[in-house]
Amino acid sequence: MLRDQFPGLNVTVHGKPLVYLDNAATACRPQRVLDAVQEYYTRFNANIHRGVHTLSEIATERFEGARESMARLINAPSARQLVFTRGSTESINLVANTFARERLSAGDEILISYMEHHSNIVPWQLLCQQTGAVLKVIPMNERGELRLETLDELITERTKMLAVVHVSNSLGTINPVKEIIAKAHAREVPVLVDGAQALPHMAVDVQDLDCDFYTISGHKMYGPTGIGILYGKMEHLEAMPPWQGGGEMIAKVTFERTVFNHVPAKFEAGTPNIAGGIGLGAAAEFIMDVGMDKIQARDAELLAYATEKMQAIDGLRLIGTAACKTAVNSFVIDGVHPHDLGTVLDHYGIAIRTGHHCTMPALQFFKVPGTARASFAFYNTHEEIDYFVDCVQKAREMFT
Ligand code: C6P
Repeated sequence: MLRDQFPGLNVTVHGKPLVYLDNAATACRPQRVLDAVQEYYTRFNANIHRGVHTLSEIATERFEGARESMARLINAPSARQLVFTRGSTESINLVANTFARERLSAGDEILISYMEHHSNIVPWQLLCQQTGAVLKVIPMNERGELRLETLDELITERTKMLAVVHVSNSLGTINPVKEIIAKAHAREVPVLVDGAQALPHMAVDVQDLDCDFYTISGHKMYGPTGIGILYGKMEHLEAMPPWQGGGEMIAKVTFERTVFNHVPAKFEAGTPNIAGGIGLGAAAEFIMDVGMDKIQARDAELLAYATEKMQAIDGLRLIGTAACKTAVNSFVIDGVHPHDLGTVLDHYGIAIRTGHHCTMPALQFFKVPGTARASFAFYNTHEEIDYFVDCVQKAREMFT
């Protein structure tokens, strides 16, 4: 069974078997990823790209192999178009501070959406403060779907960048990013897609999307924490100035000037998260071996099952009911504070996330300060969902 490959699921919490429904915060890792990380530290522990010794060569080969695996997973034209970062947050900050900064003057506009994670709001806000640019927002409807009919008006002559989330972490909405990108490109506006929540659930083809940038968080796609990817179109990456200075990102340094390294090394200053990169490669191989179609089908099936069961709970309101959704159910229950619910569920061994999920504006739209969020992965079971629903019922009776 696939589930048996995830040792992190096989633990007890408060004496109860863990029911892990916090996959959108971070997923569990298969043994294969854990082994890849362990193998690096125990069998070829060395720095990369700079040693002529055998261990350094093996480590470099594995790290660059991981880049190739990730490139295959997202169908990038070349692995050189993938920059290793700490995750989606760092990837977005990198683009904001290099590509976008160079294009902006006072009065220019950056377009984001109402359902963005703070990672895809705050870097643009900071940039606006520094450049005098203006942040504009694509609105959404009561189901948590973007109102794309507003796009033609929102994109103006001054729009220099559009940044949008592929899959919302708090609402579960899958945005039609291909359509958004086509509309933006028709007006010559480049697009960054925050893909943090997409990769764990669905096939992503960056060439088919034609996105200018795509960001990935390793830990959400069954890989290690502290590692991620920025994919970019080669012409952008080549033209962009470096972000951080240091070792690795240089070809030649004198006190007078520095010649920068080629892409992607230009954006990878310092010793990277080598173990994390190698682990991420193992996660990509794992996903490709299982098959995205299988993961996607299981996801849809779990979402449908959970949604039906949850809607039967008295006083429960789902926040985010888009027609096109991934396996994330945010909800509130009349008379029960989400944090109280989370605490009670924890005592039953159930892990969910409660609060604003780093999407304060999206929750303000629904006029709730926070929600409880159950987020599923393909290894979750119907029995776990049944148990979760029973425990939510018990908690509700406790508080109302
Ligand atoms: N969402 C959640 O519980 P990092 O931390 O850089 O790997 O990813 C940030 C991020 C960016 N975009 C989206 C859509 C996200 O969901 C996240 C992380 C977690 O929903 C932690 S707040």
